[in-house]
Amino acid sequence: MSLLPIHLLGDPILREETIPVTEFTDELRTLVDDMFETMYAASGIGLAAPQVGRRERLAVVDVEGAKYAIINPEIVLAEGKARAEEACLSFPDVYGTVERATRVIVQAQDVNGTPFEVEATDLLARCFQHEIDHLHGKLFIDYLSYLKRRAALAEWEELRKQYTGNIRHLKPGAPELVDPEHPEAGM
Ligand code: K2U
Ligand code: ZN
Repeated sequence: MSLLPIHLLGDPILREETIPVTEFTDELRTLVDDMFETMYAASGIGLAAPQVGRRERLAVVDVEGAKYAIINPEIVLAEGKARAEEACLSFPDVYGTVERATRVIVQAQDVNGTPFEVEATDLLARCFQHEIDHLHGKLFIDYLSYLKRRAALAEWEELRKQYTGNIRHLKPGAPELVDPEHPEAGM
């Protein structure tokens, strides 16, 4: 398995629609495996294909052991609402409070193309919504007020200077440290 480069805010791919997956190949399964490895190395609980520079409509999540590869996912039911702080691996160390549904039902296909349906609540529901947004070019900052989005983007303009281009390369070995002031963004 391989660690993939994470594409950062400013890369146009994060704002593009993804392409539905129609062929469930060994290459696709390798991509999914590499996305899980990359997500863990970045201490994330989700990762969408555009974040690693790919246009396939797929994402991976692992929330407290609830591990899914969701291919061609659709939210078929969303209910309840709660606000919680979120972060994004494509613009690390930028945080914002987002209101999302507290319960969703997602229909998707697995890595073999087999359709499945999953009900999720709380953090897993939030993660599914965050990742499925990525597959349609939407980012959590889009839900912020104008002033909060402007502040977040200004903060990112400073933070992004530590990276070359719009790419973040992860180091093999220990997962990236989690900000102790935001240990569970998304709770
Ligand atoms: O798509 C991503 O950027 C991965 C996010 C997904 C996510 C953000 C907010 C709430 C739920 C999921 C990363 O996992 S951000 C890092 C993180 C780590 C633990 C808990 C929440 C967020
Ligand atoms: Zn994200």
